[in-house]
Parts: sequence; structure tokens; C-alpha cells
Amino acid sequence: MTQPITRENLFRTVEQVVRDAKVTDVHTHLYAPIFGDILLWGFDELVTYHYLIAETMRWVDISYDEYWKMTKVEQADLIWKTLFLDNSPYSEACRGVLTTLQRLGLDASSRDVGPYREFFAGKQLEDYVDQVFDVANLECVVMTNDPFDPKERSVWLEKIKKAGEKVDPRFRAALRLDMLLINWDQSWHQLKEWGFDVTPDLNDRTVEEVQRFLREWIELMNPVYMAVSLPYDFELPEKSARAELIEKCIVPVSRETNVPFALMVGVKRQLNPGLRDAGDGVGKMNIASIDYLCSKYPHNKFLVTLLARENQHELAVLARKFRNLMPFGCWWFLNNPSLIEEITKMRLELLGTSVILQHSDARVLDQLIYKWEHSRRIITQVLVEKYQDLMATGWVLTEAEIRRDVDKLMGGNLWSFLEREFN
Ligand code: HDL
Ligand code: ZN
Repeated sequence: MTQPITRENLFRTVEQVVRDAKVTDVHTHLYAPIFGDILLWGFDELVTYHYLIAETMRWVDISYDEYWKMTKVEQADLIWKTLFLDNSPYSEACRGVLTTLQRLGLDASSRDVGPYREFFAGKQLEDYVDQVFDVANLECVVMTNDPFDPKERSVWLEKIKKAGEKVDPRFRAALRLDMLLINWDQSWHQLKEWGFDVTPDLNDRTVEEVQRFLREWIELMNPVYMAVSLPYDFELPEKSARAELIEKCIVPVSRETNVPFALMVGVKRQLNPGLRDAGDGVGKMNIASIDYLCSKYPHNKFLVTLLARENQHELAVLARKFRNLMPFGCWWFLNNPSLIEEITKMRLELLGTSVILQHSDARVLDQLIYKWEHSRRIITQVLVEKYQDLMATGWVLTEAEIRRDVDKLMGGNLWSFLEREFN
């Protein structure tokens, strides 16, 4: 499609360009098939996604323990009946299951889970990964890799490091450091057991050894970034092990290795422990902590996503002040059409094309299909509105320019951010 862009063909052009854009999904909880059964996929995993557990437990009177004692199929049957049959499934997480089934060619109108389960039972994982990446039109996804997770750690050390097995290049690593940063009183013991000469107080030797730990995992994982999910009351500067580890270990190693530090801030951990992964809440964070990091470390690169809607405007404004700050995604409780639209409009108006609009946060492989289908629709609508505003001034648009903009917004800005030198 090379004809000039007109008001008549604008929507069709933008829709096609956004659909054609092969996405870099900057944050997921997916794993390459080499990691085995910690890669979740299939109907029962889709339906027992922790978002749907939270929504189901609002309706049923069984205890949380009774729920957790159920088999995965029993849990899925309970959720399907409660949220899909006894109520209309228009919550974003419910709707997502149906979008995925539909895009895989299944009949969402049948409401019969039997054929859905048969469809997935017939799937061979490696082929199915190809199918999902094709339907969702993805370039690659970034995993969440935790060196303190025994199952995952053994794959990195035994299969990848020792046996030299390769990770599917469509799955890029992210070195996740929650355990190191948030549970230092336990993680230092683990580091010591692994042969790092550390003590609980962060003396010079311990700082050196934590830096060595980071370098070794960066060497092994080749991560796109180092990441941590921090609570809403996270503050920097602060007198805490967490703050010292960030400033004395992560920030220097991040700059030395050009591996950005991704801060994901705003969770209120385990408001309801009985819900397990579904038990976390949200709180407004103090943006001054991000301001502190970006201004004190102008040569470092920070990727930031915040969980509270109330933090989104100040994050976009802060990104206008600091070119070493790259906001990304509409995270978790923000990953809903009404909020994606609001946040995307605000970001385009404040940051132009210098932002990474979305990530899926997918925990189940098949979710990539619906999370990107839904986000593409909203991003298309918002972009059309912005291009219409441009055309109203007499500005002339080309399809090539729209492709250029969209590629940046749908993940290309991550790769160019990695190339930047902030001297
Ligand atoms: O910390 C995170 O990366 C969050 O995304 C949590 O994993 C959360 O439970 C989640 O899956 N949100 O979508
Ligand atoms: Zn996540």
C-alpha cells in the first residue's frame, strides 16, 4: 500500500501496519521450551491464570485451601462455570481466553470445554510455540529469569552452561533480582553457599562479590535487562540493604555491561495471602525515587513501569526530563482497554514516539495471542486519532513513516535504547 495517506485510507493503513509490526514483548513470565514444565500453556493453564482465580473467589464460598487442593482441571472447571457460564465473561482476563480460543480457530460459542482440551492435547509444544508466535506476530519475548529459582537455575547451569544446549532465540532473558534485593537477609546465605564471599553487612568485599554474582549471570544469560519488582513504598535514597545493593552493585554493573536496570514499582505484596499469586495489590509510589536514580546516574539506562494509574502522568513527565529513562508497558492492573487507551494517549502526547507502549506480562504462552490482539486494537485507534490531528494541520503522512513510528513503539525502542551512549 504505497498511495498517499488520506482520511479515507488512514484507519486501514494504520491497522495493517500495527498488525504487521513484529512485536518485541519486553516483559513476560514465559520460558523457552528448554525450561520444561515451568513454561505454562494450554486450556487449563489459560483458565487458571491468577487473574481469573481472584475473580472467581469473589463468587464462590469454598475456602482458599479447598481451592488449592483441587486438581488443575477441577480448578479450571470451577472457574469456567463461575466466570463464563454463570456470568458473562467480559472482564479482560475472561475475554482474553475467548479471544485466544477464537484466534486458534476454536468455536467460542460452543462453551464446551471438551473440544478445547482435545485441541491442546493434540499439540506438540515446539510446533505450538511457532503457531502462537505466528498468530500473535511476535519477534521475540523477554522472559523473567530468577537465578534463585532452583528449577530454572538447574536448566541454566546443567543444560545451557554445561551441556551447551541453546535457548530458542525468540525467548530473550531478563535477570530478575527480587530475591537478591528484597530478601537480602536470606539471599546472602544462598550466595555464600554458592561460594560468594559475602556477609550480611554490605562491606566492600560483599559488594565486590555481589557484583561478581551479577557479572556471572549476565555472562551466562546475556539478559536484555536486569529487573526487580519493588513495592509501592520503595524509596531511594534510603538506609537499607536494598538501596545499597541497587546503588553499589546493580547500578555500576549495569553501566559497565550496558545491561539496563528495569524497575517495576507499585505492588502491595500479598494483601490476601490465601490467593497466592492473585493476592497482590497496588499502591502509588514516590516518583522522586526514579527521579533520584535518573539524575544521579545520567550514564545509566533505566527501563521503568509503574503499577498505579496515578503514577503514569508523572512517569511520562519525568521521561521528558531524562533521556536515560524509558517507560514501558501498561503493567498488570493497568493492562485493561480503558487504561491502555488513557495511558497510550498521554504517552504519545507527552513523549511522541520515544516510549515502549506495551508489554504482555503473559504467564501462559497462549495469552500472547489475546494480550497483543487486544493491545493492537487500542494502539491502532489511538494512533489513528493522533495522525488525524496531524493531517488536520495540513501535514502529509506516508505509510513508510507510519511503519517507522509503529516499529519503534511496538518494541523497537528497546533495541535502540540499548545502542544509545549517554556520555
Ligand atoms: O512482578 C511482576 O512481574 C508481576 O507481573 C507479577 O508477576 C504479577 O503476579 C503478574 O503476573 N502480573 O501480571
Ligand atoms: Zn510480570
